[in-house]
Amino acid sequence: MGGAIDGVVNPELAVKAGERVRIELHNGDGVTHDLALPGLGRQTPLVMGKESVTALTFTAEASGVYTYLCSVSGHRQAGMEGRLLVTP
Ligand SMILES: [Cu+2]
Repeated sequence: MGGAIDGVVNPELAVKAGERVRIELHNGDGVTHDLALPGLGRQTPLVMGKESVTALTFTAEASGVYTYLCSVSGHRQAGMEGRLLVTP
């Protein structure tokens, strides 16, 4: 929030391999969501309630293109997914 991707829907996130990464999910609509990175084996607990926040913190070890998504039933299909680019 407050940066270049503030307000962007499903922003493409870019980090460098080996960097420590923290991705925050701010619940803006009060509906239950989460944030999952299946390619990296990461998933937050459900975030419930408007203005609630959850986060994933990890080290991006291997470069590649990973998908992040909301794993709540139907949400990915409704468009809640984007890409995380890990560059060398
Ligand atoms: Cu969701």
